Amino acid sequence: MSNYEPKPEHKFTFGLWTVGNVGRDPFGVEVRRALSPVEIVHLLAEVGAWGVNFHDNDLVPIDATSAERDRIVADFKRALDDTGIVAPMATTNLFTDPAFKDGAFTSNDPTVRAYALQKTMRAIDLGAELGAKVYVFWGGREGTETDSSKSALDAGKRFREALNFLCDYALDQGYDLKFALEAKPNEPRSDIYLPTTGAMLGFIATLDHPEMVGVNPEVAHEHMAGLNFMHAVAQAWDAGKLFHIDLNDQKFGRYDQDFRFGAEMIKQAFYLVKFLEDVGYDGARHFDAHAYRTEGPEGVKAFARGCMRTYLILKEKAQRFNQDAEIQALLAEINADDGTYSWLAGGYSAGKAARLKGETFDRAALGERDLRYEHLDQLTIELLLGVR
Ligand code: GLT
Ligand code: MN
Ligand code: MN
Repeated sequence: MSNYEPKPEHKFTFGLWTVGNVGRDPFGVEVRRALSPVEIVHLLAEVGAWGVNFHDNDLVPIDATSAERDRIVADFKRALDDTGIVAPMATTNLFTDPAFKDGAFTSNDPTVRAYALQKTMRAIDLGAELGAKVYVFWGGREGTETDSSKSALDAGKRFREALNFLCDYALDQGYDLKFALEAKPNEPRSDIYLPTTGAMLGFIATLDHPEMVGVNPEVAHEHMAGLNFMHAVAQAWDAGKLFHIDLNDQKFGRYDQDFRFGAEMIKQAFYLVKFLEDVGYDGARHFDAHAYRTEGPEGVKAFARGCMRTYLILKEKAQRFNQDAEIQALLAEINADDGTYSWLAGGYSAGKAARLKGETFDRAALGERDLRYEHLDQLTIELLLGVR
């Protein structure tokens, strides 16, 4: 492979809020013109994306009348038909409106919680109408500044009750929809509940319909917490819960930067792409990121093209890694197994336990082995830097 052109089979998607980001930040106003959803669909078709994702209010303003809603949705559907762009994921905005300033599903106010449920049911209807198969929950406001204000235990129970209600709602409607929970440690709240993908995976097991709920891990969110993103993705994959993925980039420990995929931590991005391709992940590759605030309309396209191109370059690097004779020989050596302990496979038995207790190990010899990971890592770096 030497051309890095995105194709539908790569399943590259962008949210309306990503290429549509106007560059507002806590210290500055917008620097780009707001594009309409229809314009964004055409922009995505131009750069070669496969799909577009949206929050209810990215598409339909929160105060739209039902006639306005119908017109906007009809225009959007026509743009999808005209371009062949699909809408595989939808979600709810439960964070912008002041009503949600202290959370949505976890708010202390039962009326806010009821409104959040109503808003989400309507947004699920909208997503289903447009063909979405994955429904994301990112609880940006589900947290606290002061823990004097809210019981963390109650918050967890409220979040569970809301998800149980919404799972039953989706089932009741006969929607072919899976839910994907997205974790983030902080921002916009000082602390957000269930801050990591691992925490979400533990929480899912407590739901009434765990089979229809998985995760939507985001690179930047695990990086904000200083964690290894690929490890979180591997755990989700192992649990059968990798329903969606948000690709972008971010320096450790910073604010939510949402940079172009691969812009910062190229080595981590490589291991991630290698993981997704090696296991055969076949869901959408969603770029939840936006162009630098320095950019105008052309910069936005450069940003979107860059996300996809870097993914495809890293995919090719992963193939090279898997075909590199020296790297593979080292891996074979590292993973060598002479079968001495194959009798331990297949789980516990009293006989195996007794036999293992009787074994003697040459601890010093085990500790003296030179594992050659320095050499392996240098080969990986050289491959990534293009001299291999
Ligand atoms: C917001 C957030 C993202 C979430 C989006 C879905 S909205 O931009 O920072 O990580 O995925 O609600
Ligand atoms: Mn995200
Ligand atoms: Mn983010």
